[in-house]
Amino acid sequence: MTKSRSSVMIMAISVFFTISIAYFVFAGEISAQSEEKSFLTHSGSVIRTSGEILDPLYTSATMEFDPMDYLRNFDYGKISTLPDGTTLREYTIVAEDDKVMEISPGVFYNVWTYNGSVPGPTIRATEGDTVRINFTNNGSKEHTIHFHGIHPSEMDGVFEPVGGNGGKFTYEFEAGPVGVHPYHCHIMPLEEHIVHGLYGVFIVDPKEGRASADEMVMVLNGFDTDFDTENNFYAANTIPFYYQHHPIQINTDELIRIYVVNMVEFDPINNFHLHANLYEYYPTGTDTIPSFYTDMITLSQTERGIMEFSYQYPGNYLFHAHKVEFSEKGWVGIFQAHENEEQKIEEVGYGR
Ligand SMILES: [Cu+2]
Repeated sequence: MTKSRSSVMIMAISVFFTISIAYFVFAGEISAQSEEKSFLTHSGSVIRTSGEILDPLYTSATMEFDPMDYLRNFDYGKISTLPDGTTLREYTIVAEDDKVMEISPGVFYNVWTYNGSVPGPTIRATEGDTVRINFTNNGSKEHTIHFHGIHPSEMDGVFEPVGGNGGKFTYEFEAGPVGVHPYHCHIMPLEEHIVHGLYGVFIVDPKEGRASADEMVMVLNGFDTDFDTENNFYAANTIPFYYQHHPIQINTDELIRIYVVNMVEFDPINNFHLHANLYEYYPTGTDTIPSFYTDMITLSQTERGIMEFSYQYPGNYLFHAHKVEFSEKGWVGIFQAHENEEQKIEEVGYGR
């Protein structure tokens, strides 16, 4: 009797232990998959997330990015003249891969950057100039800079990976052809290096220049913040909805020129619709005669061009992806056109 009691007890204890072990193993698996952590956002609110992110509280390298500053900021490089009379333009680009950006309130994402921003600086030169890029890789992974355009094989940024933690490489080539070109990292897996933000714009101006205009750069980009190879956010210049909340100030009767580059991965196409107006469009910017007069262009990955237009009437005008999903997830902005006082004075002057 005692024997059978004790065996029942032993059985009960082992069942208890088995259940307990199963519970802890199971709970452990669950917690490994969806462990939530609290974070303090830039706007001061506390959020909880299970996303794969760097901890913004303990990462000092937060990416500060001002889309309004980026819009009209061109890096013409340090200019000097080579013995043969050619203009030399030198640029410094540093890659890093440890920064964190709050893409949307409470959504943090590990961005990989050229000169601390996504996109990197807009490099600008004139056709025939010698372009020299002093590249340093301060990231933890290998990175390169692959420029679109014409240059020797060893300057293509594909077969010469630049090691992290201070690796260096100097890219040097003749600027050309005329147009607007992307540059981006070309280390495999390419998708990973591009979607994290290692890209920027390279403008080659024609020697004779272009008509004077209010010039802007718009990089159409997207962010896959939950790593399912689908973008969760879209934007013109990185911050979703930015130019909707901060309209771009322009003047009526003034030529507006936009260098637009599509860097959205995962989605095969993107597009650009302008409201209450049409624009002249120069695909890749390689010609000085526009190919289309339209209010809609469709762009696949790294497809780009130059848009030119002016507004006749003052007011607010939307521009956005006509792929509505993209505009609803951030790729939308507003031009706020003001009466052009200078133009008005001129008109009055002519009238007299
Ligand atoms: Cu890279």
